[in-house]
Amino acid sequence: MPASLPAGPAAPGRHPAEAGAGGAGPDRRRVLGLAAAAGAGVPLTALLGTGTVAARTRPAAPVPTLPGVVKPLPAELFTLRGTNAETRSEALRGTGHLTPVDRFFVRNHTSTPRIDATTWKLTVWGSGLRGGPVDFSYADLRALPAVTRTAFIECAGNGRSFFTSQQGQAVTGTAWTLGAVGAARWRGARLADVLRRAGISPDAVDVMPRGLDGEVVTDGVNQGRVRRPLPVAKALDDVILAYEMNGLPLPPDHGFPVRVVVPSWVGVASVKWVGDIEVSDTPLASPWNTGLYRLFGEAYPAGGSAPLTRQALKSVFELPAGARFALRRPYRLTGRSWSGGAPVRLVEVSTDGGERWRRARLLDVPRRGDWVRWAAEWLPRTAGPTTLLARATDAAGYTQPAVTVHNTQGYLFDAVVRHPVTVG
Ligand SMILES: Nc1nc2c(c(=O)[nH]1)N[C@H]1C(S)=C(S)[C@@H](COP(=O)(O)O)O[C@H]1N2
Ligand SMILES: [Mo]
Repeated sequence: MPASLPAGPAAPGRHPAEAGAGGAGPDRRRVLGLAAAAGAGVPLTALLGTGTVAARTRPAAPVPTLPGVVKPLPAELFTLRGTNAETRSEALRGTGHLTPVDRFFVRNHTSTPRIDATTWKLTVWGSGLRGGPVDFSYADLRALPAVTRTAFIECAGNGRSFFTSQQGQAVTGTAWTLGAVGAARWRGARLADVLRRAGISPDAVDVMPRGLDGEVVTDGVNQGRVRRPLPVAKALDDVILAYEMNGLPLPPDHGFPVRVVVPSWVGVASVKWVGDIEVSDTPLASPWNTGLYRLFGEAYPAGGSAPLTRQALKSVFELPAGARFALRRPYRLTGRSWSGGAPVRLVEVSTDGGERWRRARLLDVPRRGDWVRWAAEWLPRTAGPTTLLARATDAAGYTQPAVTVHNTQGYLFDAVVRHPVTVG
């Protein structure tokens, strides 16, 4: 599998390890310049043909955020959706393998709590322990053997809006496009180590982490704090209690001081600001594994599918919707593909609405629970509107379909997304 990056001025950055906190390097300025031009309605013709975009200066304006979010959410990097912020796909171009924190999507049911790590503790309790509750301080967790792992976190509803815009189907929930996903390098303690030290019993079946953020009230009903059971087998497998993201302490919006990271699974499993974990010798339930995060609809049983686990196969271009391209100027199309199942094996790109397909070059070695960057050269030869498509195939042989099966809450949209652009 090709793992090296192409040479040339438009090559993506080759610095996964340094992508850390998202510095303002040349790549970032280039992306910001591009996005600013797009936001201002400036045609991208001149910019996109060359692969080099000059930085644009703009008058200083307060950087927007949301009431419940701590980090700035500039319009070049995010689309705001209720209490959430979606990453603009074009903001990923040139950033390297990892999503810098400054552009990592935020999904908050309520708002980001401010927590003091020195007084924070994690309480592990419940019928699935051999003894009583056990507390871990921040220092206790940091003293356990540390593991480091790159994994994406993706909202189960990522891509939901395409059920409506491509398939004409009604769905409920946040109308994400494809930006409710990010990949980061997580460092922390193994949940398995914590559970063993807490005295997990052989009879334990479910483990339920719960966040310290506010209680969630939906339609006047208090659902309690965010929590979702994990089967013991997954909890003991590859789940991390993370205290670092891309080499720095977790930022407040992403779960400081400690969040759960459940690789490959629906984002809601990766509980932020974790305060306690119930370990149970009987199956546990919460709104997030009963009414929510199951598939309902014509194709599913009346009580819904089993609770969702792994994320679906998806692909995205690092381009704004409606981007303009110069006629007969070569452009390197870039994007990313990922899956919570088998690793991505192949990505194909079409620039003519799906008539012809060609292979994209993979720029990363595909790994389970991670995404791969890809690139494909394009020389636009026909002026006018066209549709770009990218479709991935995983190592198990599954290919993203043209149409996917509907579910009422719009989870796990895995069909090929049609990306409209204009040439000339
Ligand atoms: N405590 C808590 N954990 C949470 C959430 C939340 O609102 N509160 N949102 C969940 C959802 S639905 C997703 S998709 C991910 C988003 O993680 P991020 O905001 O770090 O991108 O966090 C999950 N963990
Ligand atoms: Mo989510």
